[in-house]
Amino acid sequence: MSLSPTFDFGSGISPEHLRHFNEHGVIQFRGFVDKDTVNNLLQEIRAVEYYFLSKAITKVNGIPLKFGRDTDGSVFIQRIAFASQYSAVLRAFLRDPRLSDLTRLLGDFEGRIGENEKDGLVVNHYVNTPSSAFRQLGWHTDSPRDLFLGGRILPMLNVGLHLDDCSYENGGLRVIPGTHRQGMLRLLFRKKYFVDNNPDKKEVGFSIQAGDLTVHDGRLWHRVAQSPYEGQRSRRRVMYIPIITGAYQPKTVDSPTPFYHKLAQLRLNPSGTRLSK
Ligand SMILES: O=C(O)CCC(=O)C(=O)O
Ligand SMILES: [Fe+2]
Repeated sequence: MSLSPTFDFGSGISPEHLRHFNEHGVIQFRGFVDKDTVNNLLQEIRAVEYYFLSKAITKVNGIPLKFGRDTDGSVFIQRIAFASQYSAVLRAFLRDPRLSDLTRLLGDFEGRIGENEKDGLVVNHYVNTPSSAFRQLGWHTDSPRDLFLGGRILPMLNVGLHLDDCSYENGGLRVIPGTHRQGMLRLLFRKKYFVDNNPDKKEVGFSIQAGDLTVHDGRLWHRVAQSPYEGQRSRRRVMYIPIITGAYQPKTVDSPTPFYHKLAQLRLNPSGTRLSK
């Protein structure tokens, strides 16, 4: 088992943070927000989820919501896109100047918080139940989505705010450090995208406490390992904020569903959990 070291964000991105990030393509900040903030954010996410369920909304700006059944059998949403467009509290969180400071991890590139681009603020909710649609996520990088969308691969960061404790043993994020510096062939073909869930000799995991923040380079190979536990102990909620570069490409209600989401839906949710009436 190999654990990623943790850092204090302190007064912002330091030369030490930059050195670590440039070498490994990932960095973990301990206690980026406090427990009260975590609870506020969770409450707000529940309100957004309730809104989507009560209005029978299944897509946001072309991005499908992912439905499953929770430990009590109720339908819940396991992946929400553009969450901040439905919550003033989540929107305000994205305005935290410390998040803007993270753009310095991009070096010479000018980055911005992609609130209305890509999938916006994403909320992932993993849990092991018999009819959960989301227990793990196979190996991938976040970059080829740009290719699918007809563009070039541009530098980007994925910023994860972790809302549940998750020890290494409980699964969660695994990365292969340094793979953000690989060539295009390795980026595309190192592993089978989303299909391969096998541990890698070089993978590194995290000891996560709710309120921790991780940042990874979009080109870094990573996966989410399934929790060995069932039910409540396996619950893992994390918000992802994209920091992106290049031309501004906002999505709207008229945006089409990207091809890779159609594929992902077929594969991840073959039984097609639907809103029950
Ligand atoms: O849930 C996580 O920590 C990672 C999710 C992820 O890699 C993704 O949505 O692309
Ligand atoms: Fe990812």
